[in-house]
Amino acid sequence: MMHPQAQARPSRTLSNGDFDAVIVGAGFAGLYMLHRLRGMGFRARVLEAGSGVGGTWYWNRYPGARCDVESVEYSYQFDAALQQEWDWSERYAAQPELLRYANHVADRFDLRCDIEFNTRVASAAFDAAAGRWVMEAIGGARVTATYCIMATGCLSAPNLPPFKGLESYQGECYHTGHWPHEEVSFAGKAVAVIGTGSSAVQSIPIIAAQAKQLTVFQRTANYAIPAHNAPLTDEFRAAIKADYPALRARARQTMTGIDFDYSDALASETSAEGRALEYERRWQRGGLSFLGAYKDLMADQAANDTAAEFVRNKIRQKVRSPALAELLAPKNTIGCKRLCIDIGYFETFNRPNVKLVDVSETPIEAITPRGVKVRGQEFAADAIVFATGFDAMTGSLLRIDIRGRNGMTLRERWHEGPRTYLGLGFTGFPNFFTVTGPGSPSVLTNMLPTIEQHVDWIADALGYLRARGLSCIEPSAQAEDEWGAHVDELAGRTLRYTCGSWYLGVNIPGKPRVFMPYIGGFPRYIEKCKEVASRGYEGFVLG
Ligand code: N01
Repeated sequence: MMHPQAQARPSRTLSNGDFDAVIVGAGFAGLYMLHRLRGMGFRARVLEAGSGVGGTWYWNRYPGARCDVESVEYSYQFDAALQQEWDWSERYAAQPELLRYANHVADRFDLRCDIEFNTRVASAAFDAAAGRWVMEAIGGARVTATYCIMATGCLSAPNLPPFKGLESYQGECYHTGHWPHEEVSFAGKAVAVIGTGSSAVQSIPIIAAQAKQLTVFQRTANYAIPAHNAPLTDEFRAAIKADYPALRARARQTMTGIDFDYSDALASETSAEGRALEYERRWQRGGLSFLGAYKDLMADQAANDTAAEFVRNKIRQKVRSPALAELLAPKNTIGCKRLCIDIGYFETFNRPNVKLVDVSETPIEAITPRGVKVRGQEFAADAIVFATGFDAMTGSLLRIDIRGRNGMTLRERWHEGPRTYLGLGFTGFPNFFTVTGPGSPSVLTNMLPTIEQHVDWIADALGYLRARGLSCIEPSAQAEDEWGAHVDELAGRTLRYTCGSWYLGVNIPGKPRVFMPYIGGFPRYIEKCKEVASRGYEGFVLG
């Protein structure tokens, strides 16, 4: 239903057209980008592959999908009335509620009439003679625009590993990142789940409760901190709403853009008893703030080991079989991979209908017509759930044939890893922007404020150009090189290279091993972006 404040506009049908800006993606980034540009009087159009808005929350409909940042913070702040009128029901919102929120925003600001749904962009090429981007979609739609803005998300290109025999499988196949819209029932079925990342950690307890038999194939055990999810009370919501600006301002001051109490204390200088108390306090509170206990956790391996061992001991307490507990207890650096937030994950392995198959030493041999084969043994499954993650950060861009000046492809430009200026633009690709692109804090921060910061920066830049009669902006090669070196340098000082994470692209065979997000923290990054703008878009060539 349309929000009463929304003005009715005629809805448009799939069309070719010429625009000031084309935005790819109608997730949280694309929706806000459209709202900002339209508000500035730009003719903007969103092209969206799905049939609805919501991005991540449109596609990731697997059982148990929910946010790992608390709802009251994982929400827009650009409109005070929106912030006041929306009521979150739980500490961590589940996917259906997040999707309702995205739809509410689309209706409230009357965004749908400028979104072309069911339109997957196949190519985007810069036509230097015309000074315009030409975008073509699968199915033939063709649009041109002065500015091309990729709001394609960081975790939106699902990764389905090329398992031998996959095409021969006779049962039902699902990927967590591309879940059907229809209800999926596992009742009475033997189900296999491949993977033990966040998506698996969230879905496994629910699948286990439904299925006759669940077999989980684990290559790397994962750390998970309890969510302690709970309904939000009216009193809590009222208190948050009474003080929303202060909450947002506090959050902006933290590394992750989340209102956590990050401690400046060092684990290495704290007694074992002191550490145990602090870890327990954070464990009881639940959530991602666990890693904020000490400043050296992501910089000093010995410090990190103290937190890792605390969590391993918790797993040993939760899982009845000591052998199984050891298999489920991760051995790598805690926080090197994205920390998972769980609701009954480890306890699920105490169920008689759940089996864990360790594939850390011997990979999955094949998918057979009947199931999954490991070390010559076939595990029969009526359904396989691939919880195998994403080609993160660059995948959604590189799956589009993007060509900048002189026909240069982004794929060629990035063959040694992504190179960007501020994660916002790339040399050789004029008037081309990425919202939360590689080289920006993106996935290391709360995505909503980080999206808003990028969208506002891009909108302001376009306003700046227009006010000066300019129409071209492109990062200089020097600015891009210097920013890339800075991003690498900061990442190299941490423990982030000690594991095979998607942050590094290690989960995708052949992908260059580069730590992709900017690790310097949200406040430092915001300052840098402000400084660049205040100096007339320093590091960008304007024309
Ligand atoms: O994906 P993942 P995800 N054989 O890449 C395994 C966000 N998210 O969808 O670790 C066997 O983390 C792989 O094994 P390994 C969040 O940022 C957020 O779970 O590579 N196994 C791993 O266990 C998250 O980090 C929420 O050894 C194979 C799993 O598949 C990100 O999305 C919820 C394999 C993939 O885990 C991605 O999470 C969900 C193979 N060939 C997701 N290939 C929230 O809570 C891969 N694996 C908000």
